[in-house]
Amino acid sequence: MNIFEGNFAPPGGRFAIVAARFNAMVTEALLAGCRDAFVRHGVPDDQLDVAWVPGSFEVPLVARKLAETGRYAAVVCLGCVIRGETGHYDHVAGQAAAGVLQAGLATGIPVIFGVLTTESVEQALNRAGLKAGNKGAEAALTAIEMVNLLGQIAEAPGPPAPRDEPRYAALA
Ligand code: INI
Repeated sequence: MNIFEGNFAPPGGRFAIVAARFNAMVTEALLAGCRDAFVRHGVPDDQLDVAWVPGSFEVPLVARKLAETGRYAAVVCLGCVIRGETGHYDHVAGQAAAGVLQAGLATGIPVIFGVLTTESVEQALNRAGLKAGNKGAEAALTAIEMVNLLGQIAEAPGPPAPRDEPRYAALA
């Protein structure tokens, strides 16, 4: 039996970070935590590219464009949507999440959801380096874990699936 489980070994390769400027005080702190976590896990700053977008709603398109270039092992998405601040919270937060998921599924590259969705500014600050850790740092670790996991799956020993058998015909 093979067990696939990502680890936090230095993965090699370049990583892209998409950061939303909206609520910049929070997202700059997420970015700082993200970069710091990458560097401390063996991904130096010169292996990181950062793209700034206006708001979280714009994150998925740029994440997908970056993932499609084939230059990156993974793309980390950072943003901050605060319910108290906006009537269209649900649209922005929901579409950001759906779009980030879609970018990963469409490209086969890990696209990590590091967009905070909170009830208040205080909650957001707490998750950007104050009382509740730094979600940007967590997103960097998730990216590394996913890259290592996908690497293990790609390199696993064993014969390819017997696609010529009738029961696999639908996959051919
Ligand atoms: N964008 C955010 O990233 N966070 C928010 O809290 C937010 N609010 O409050 O509206 C927000 N809005 C901007 C949105 O992401 C787009 O930039 C805008 O709608 C233009 O498409």
